[in-house]
Amino acid sequence: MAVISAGRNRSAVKTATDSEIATENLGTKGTAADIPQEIIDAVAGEGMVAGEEKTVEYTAGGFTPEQISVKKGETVSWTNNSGKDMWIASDDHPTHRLYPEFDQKSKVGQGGTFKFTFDAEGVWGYHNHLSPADTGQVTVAL
Ligand SMILES: [Cu+2]
Repeated sequence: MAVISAGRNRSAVKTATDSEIATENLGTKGTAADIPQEIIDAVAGEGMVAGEEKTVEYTAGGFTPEQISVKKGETVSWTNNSGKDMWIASDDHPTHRLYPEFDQKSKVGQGGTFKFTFDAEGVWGYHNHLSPADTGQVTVAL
């Protein structure tokens, strides 16, 4: 997901560099106007995400940290070290309507992980759907 798009962005950057070199080899000087808009967008997108990923550990005692803040476009990775199954989902249990896309929609056991990239600003409460007393919160800002 985020990893795939970051890789594609890097390819786009490399293409731009190759294109500039090719232009110089032809004896003409490339300008900003020569760079395709899609490449400019790809580079801008990479800058916004900056490859950031924050981690939350799920233990027998709950989520640590229980509250985290990320920028829009950042990814949060949960690691299950609880000894029980983990199914991350936005509140409220059991409907998960707060942020329907923010729902693991399956479970992972001990040692498993779940990653989600937050594209919507807000304060998003979540819980382990299989143990709904275990709760956390992700604040997403621009
Ligand atoms: Cu639930």
